[in-house]
Parts: sequence; structure tokens; C-alpha cells
Amino acid sequence: MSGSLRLVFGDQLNFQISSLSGINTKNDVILMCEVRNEMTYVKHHKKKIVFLFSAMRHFAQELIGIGYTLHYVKFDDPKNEGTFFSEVSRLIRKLDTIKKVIVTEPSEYRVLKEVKSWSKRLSIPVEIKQDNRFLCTHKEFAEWGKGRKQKRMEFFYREMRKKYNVLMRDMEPEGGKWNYDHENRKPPKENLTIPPTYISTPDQITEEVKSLVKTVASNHFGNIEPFTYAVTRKQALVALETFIQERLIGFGDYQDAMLQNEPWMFHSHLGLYLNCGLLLPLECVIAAEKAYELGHVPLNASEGFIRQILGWREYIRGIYWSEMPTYEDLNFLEAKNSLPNFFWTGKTKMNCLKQSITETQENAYAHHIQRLMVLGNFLLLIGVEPKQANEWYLIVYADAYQWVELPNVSGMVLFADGGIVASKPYAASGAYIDKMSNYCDRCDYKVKQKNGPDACPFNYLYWNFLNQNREKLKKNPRVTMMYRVYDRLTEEKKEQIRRDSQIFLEATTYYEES
Ligand code: FAD
Ligand code: DLZ
Ligand code: SF4
Repeated sequence: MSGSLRLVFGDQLNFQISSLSGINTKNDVILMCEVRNEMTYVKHHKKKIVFLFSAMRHFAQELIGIGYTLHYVKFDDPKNEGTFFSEVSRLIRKLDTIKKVIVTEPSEYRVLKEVKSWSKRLSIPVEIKQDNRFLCTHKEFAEWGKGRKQKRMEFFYREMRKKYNVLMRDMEPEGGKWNYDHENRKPPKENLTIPPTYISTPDQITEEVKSLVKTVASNHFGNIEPFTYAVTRKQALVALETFIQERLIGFGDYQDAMLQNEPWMFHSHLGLYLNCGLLLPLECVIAAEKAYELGHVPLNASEGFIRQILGWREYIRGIYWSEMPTYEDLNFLEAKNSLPNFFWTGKTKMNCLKQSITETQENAYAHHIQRLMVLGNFLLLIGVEPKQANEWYLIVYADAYQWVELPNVSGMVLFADGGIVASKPYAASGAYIDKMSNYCDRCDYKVKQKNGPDACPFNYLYWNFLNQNREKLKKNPRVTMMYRVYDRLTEEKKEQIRRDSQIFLEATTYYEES
């Protein structure tokens, strides 16, 4: 009896995924495969691979449990030929009953391009269904963007609030304002009590994957232990509930705050579950809205969290699909420097970077403001080539897939897109990090010092960056003010900035840190 092959990618782990809709349990088969090509096209963090393979294996087990016929190809299966195409064609040859392949649109351009070639290569139809894990379709995003000179997130977000009727009252935003961000920039208090994050105990499946990854990805970045992430939907729902009950209350106030040895802060740590399908965005949004309606959390916390998911996440995806494939080649500032080697080791005297990198190494996680204002700000100021910065971010975070990583890095952090995502570069001196963290108290460099060997490098690198990119940025009204300040500096001061930056850049971006 002939049927369809339903391919489920590793980031589509949800019963509601469109590739499974209308499935004929008698004749159709599901394929899931662990393939070398996906593991190594960038050398993902070990913990990210353990997480994803374990979540894939658990999901496959659940599908089999409810009666589907599922073929699961493990990474170390001797017959595994290592690519999505090889495994699809191998199964088709083996079964000899498959008349059609059905997939949900892959989340990355690279994979979609490949899947589009399959029908010809396999000589059977390949149906690509809409990715129903998201709240805004490509068509809706394109319609929203039509005729707009600038596609800014804030206006997109308002449309999404209206569309999904979230935090709305009589067609107006709850509380009278769309955005409560001005209440959300509180510096951290030293004695802030941060509730513990969700922790799961690895089962037999996860232990097997850990052993596999130890062997086959031994030269990849990052630690496997401790492994505490959820790997099933049931566990991910507990992680969501724990966040809503315990940490959402501080999410707004301390969204931008950083503390020494506190990697989790009041963030949700749900991104990795959302991005592989274990959680769906609307259920997270509704849970946060309900917590506000029940009076458990203030409006600035609930709205702040909802904006990240209903606004930023959907907007970033819209930008990715409307700007690819050219987006990944953009380099507006013509940045050429190499990624410093210490991004792989954490061995640097700059405490903010050391903290953010070692936490990334341990957890395959850093929170938004570490990614943006510490790591990203640094890569922007030292002029790292966008391709190298993007590869690093794609490797190191468990929630990283190109659709979400690329616009954040090339757009929000590096201004490589010339202003599609951000209206100006997010460049900042050490004063910002000092205000929002206690990292500087524990640093060898002096944040208040502007020049010389002990000065915080962010201080002179900031002015050096502005000066070096003057031709590209001078017409940007949001930067004009900073050029006025720079122009008032004495020639001697400008020379100090130039000299300190040159010494720092020569030691950092071309030579390995010992
Ligand atoms: P929370 O702070 O609790 O936020 C809740 C959720 O909102 C997140 O889980 C995420 O789904 C969504 N969200 C928040 N900000 C963004 C954003 N800017 N873009 C898209 N979604 C957002 N996010 C990824 O999911 N994958 C990435 O590879 C990624 N790379 C990033 C690289 C850089 C340089 C920057 C500045 C940001 C990046 N982000 C990325 C966005 C954001 O930093 C992470 O989503 C967040 O840190 C994940 O942690 P969390 O789940 O605790 O998020
Ligand atoms: C990230 C990743 C890795 C490391 N391995 C696999 C895999 O072996 N099999 C799989 O189906 N998915 C994997 N993924 C996630 C894919 O990269 C993701 O599904 C694609 O980017 C979809 O476009
Ligand atoms: Fe970072 Fe500068 Fe503060 Fe050190 S002094 S932690 S380098 S901002």
C-alpha cells in the first residue's frame, strides 16, 4: 500500500506540527534522523547537541507510543549516510511504497533551498507545508512591511497585540501604553534573591546521548555536565510554569541586569524549548498574560516578557525570511578583524567577557544583555567580521538557529545590515556595564579610567569605533550627538584613544591569548 514519508526536523518536535497533519497511520511513515551534516556544518556546543538529540529521541518515542510508524536513524547507525537527503532517499529505496514526501518548511534558508531540490532528485512530489510554530506568516509580515521605509519592531508588535488580542482592553493597550520598557532598566541590587531555575534529572535516553556526544563531538566547544535541561514537552511545560510562578515577577525590572556568578537572573530560559517546538509561543504569551490578570505579576513584567515573544521573536523571523539570502553577506561597516581566541577559552582579564564566555561554555546559555551589551558590544567595537561573529553565536547557544541568530547578530549587534533591524549601533562604553552589573568591581581594569594600560578597554574602544566609522555613521541622526562630544576632545586625548585602541586591537584580534 503506498503512502507518504513525513520528515520531522529536529527543531519541529510538536504533535501539532503541520507535516503530521492529516497523517494516515496505516500507510504513512515518519522519519527523524540524526545526521552528521547538521552536527558539523558549524561545530555546535556539546550541550546543544545532547539537548536536541535527547529531545528528538524522546519525541520519537512519544509518537511511536501513540501508534505512528516511525523510522528513527541514530547518529551512530552504520547505515546512516549523514545528510537529510541521504536518509530520505535511503528510506524511500528501502520501503518502495513512498509516493510523496511531506515536510514542514525548514526553519533555515540553507535547508529549505536543499529541500526544494529534492522533488527532482527523488522523482516524487515533495510538499512543503507552512511552519505553524510561529504566529506571523511570511505573507503577513511582507504585507505589514509593504511601503514602510523602516520596519521597526515596535510597530510590528502593536499589530501582533491587536491580532492576538493580548493585553488589550476595549481596543486599547492594557494600562494605556504599549510598552513599559522605561520601568525595566533597574540596575541589580547586590543582595537580590534569584529563584532557582528549572532542573531535570537526565534519564537513560539522555545518558546514552551524553556518551555519544562525548565520543563523536569531543572537539566541539562547551561542557556537557551538568545537564539539567528539559527534554520532553511535559518537562518543558513544568519549566514554563516554574518561570511564570517564580521569576516572571522580576523579569521586567531586572531584564537588563547582570550579576557575577548569576547566569540565569530573572530570564525564562525557555528559548531553547520554543525554538525546537517543545513549547509553542502562544501558550507562553497566554501564561504571562494570565499571571498579570490574576494579579500575580505587575504589568511591566508581563508586557515585557510578552513583547519578547509576540514582538521580537516573530519580528526577527520576519526579517530573516524577507532579507535572505543576501542578509548573511552584509557587512555595512566593512569589519574585517578576527574573532579573538579567548571567545573559545574565556581566558581574558576583562571580567565581564570572562563571566559571559565561561557561563556560555558551561550552560550553552547567556542572557540577552550579556549577548548584546557585553559580548556583542565588544565584537562591534573591535570590528569583528560578521561571518566569524555569526558562526560563534550559532555554535555556542542551545537556542541558536540561523533564522533567529543572524538578524540578532548582524542586525542588532554588528549593524552589518546598515540599519534594517536597529536604528543605530548598540555601542557603549564601560559605564553601561558598570551601571547594569557588578562585574567591574571584580575586574583588573578600572572602569572609571579612560586611557592607559589599566583603563577599561570599552572606554577608548568606544570612541575609536565611532571615529573609525565616521563616514558610514555621520549621517545617522541618532549618532550625531556623540560625534559632537568626540569633536570637542583635545587632539592629545584623541591621540591617546587611537594609541590605546591600536595596542589593544593588535594584541587581541590577531594573536592568540595565552
Ligand atoms: P528571555 O529573556 O526569557 O526572553 C523570552 C523569550 O523571548 C526568549 O526565549 C526568546 O524566545 C524571545 N526573545 C527575546 N529576545 C529576542 C530576540 N532579540 N530575538 C528573538 N527572540 C527573542 N535568541 C534565540 O532564540 N536564538 C539565538 O540564537 C539568539 N541569538 C542572539 C544573539 C545576540 C547577539 C542577541 C543580542 C540576541 C540573541 N537572541 C537569540 C535573543 C535573546 O538573547 C535570546 O532569545 C534569549 O537570551 C534567550 O534566553 P531566554 O529564553 O532566557 O529569554
Ligand atoms: C541543530 C541540529 C543538529 C545539531 N542536528 C540535527 C539532526 O541531526 N537532525 C535534525 O533533524 N536536526 C538537527 N538539528 C536541527 C536542524 O539544524 C534544524 O532542524 C534545521 O536547521 C532546520 O532547518
Ligand atoms: Fe568589563 Fe571594563 Fe567593567 Fe572590566 S572594567 S568588567 S572590562 S566593563
